[in-house]
Amino acid sequence: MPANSRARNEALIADYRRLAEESEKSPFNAYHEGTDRSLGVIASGIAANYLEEVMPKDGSMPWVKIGQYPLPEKMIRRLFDECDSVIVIEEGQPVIEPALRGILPSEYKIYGKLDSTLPRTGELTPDAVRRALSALAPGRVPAQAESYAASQVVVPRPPALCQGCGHRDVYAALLSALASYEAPRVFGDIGCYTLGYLSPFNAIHTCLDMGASITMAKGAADAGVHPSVAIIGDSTFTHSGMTGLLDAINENSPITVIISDNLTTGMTGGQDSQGTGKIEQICIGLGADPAHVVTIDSLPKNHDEMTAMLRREMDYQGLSVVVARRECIQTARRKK
Ligand SMILES: Cc1ncc(C[n+]2csc(CCOP(=O)(O)OP(=O)(O)O)c2C)c(N)n1
Ligand code: SF4
Repeated sequence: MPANSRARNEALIADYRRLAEESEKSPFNAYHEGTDRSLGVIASGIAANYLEEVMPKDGSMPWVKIGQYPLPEKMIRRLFDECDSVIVIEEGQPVIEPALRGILPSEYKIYGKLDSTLPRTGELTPDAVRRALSALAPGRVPAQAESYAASQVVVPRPPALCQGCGHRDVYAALLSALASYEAPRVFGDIGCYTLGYLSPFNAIHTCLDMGASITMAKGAADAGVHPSVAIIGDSTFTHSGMTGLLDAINENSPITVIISDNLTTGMTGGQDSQGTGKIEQICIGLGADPAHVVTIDSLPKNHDEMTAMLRREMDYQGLSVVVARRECIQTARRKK
């Protein structure tokens, strides 16, 4: 309510001041003294672990560990005052580094991602931290890590769907069904079945975020694409596919939504799925035409039947849902 929010806003601003004070004495923020003040470091999160891995082991490098926000300004000012130069090491996009500009006078030089002392893109690694420290503190940190011979046992290989996974049979049938169309588009989603993007299937064109398969398929159909196919897992469907489906149902959009139902959340380790046993009822409850909510077991022996079913539903100029069902073999094995 506006009258309350005005009063609460005062309290909120006061809280910010209190949180800033708490941050200075937080056990998650720490000023580590060091004897060699030619280079100081500010590091947060996993970057602090990388720093501890590669920094001199004699405790000579002063550094501030950030684990609680807002930034502990007093600690940071002290580090800059005591050291000749300071590097900020943080994972992902620079957040602390630009924030320091609001804390420190402009003449202070800050090394980090913004001046490319650390790579701006890609994953932050201990090696990247090592290289940056060795460039700023030559002789104190070696540029090269100890190297190990490549394993003869574990060899790199691209990720792939498990052999025997039902998603494989869905993609095999989908590719057969799509073969007769000129410019089909398949909108993927997030889960094990995203691997359908890769060889040998190369079956999906997009993968954006949870639930985007259905909304993107609808958008493409609105723009005239046919067939426009969404492929989504049962868990992602109940996470954020249902709202998009309702929209597509309301407009009877000519899209084919394949729900590849493996009765679990395979990609994140086999947790229970919210819609198990009621996927079809959910679709019909949202308003899908029961004549176009069809189910099939995704088994190799059903390849031809599944292909024909998909083609039939793609040719239907309205919304259809194909539920292809087979339990994830990893989950099934664990249950056994
Ligand atoms: C917003 C969001 N929350 C959670 C996740 C983590 N996550 C990755 S895949 C996935 C669900 C996969 O389950 P399903 O759609 O059933 O596909 P499966 O892996 O079982 O084939 C989840 C929750 C995510 N990627 N995004
Ligand atoms: S974990 Fe399950 S769903 Fe994922 S690829 Fe393997 S069999 Fe398929």
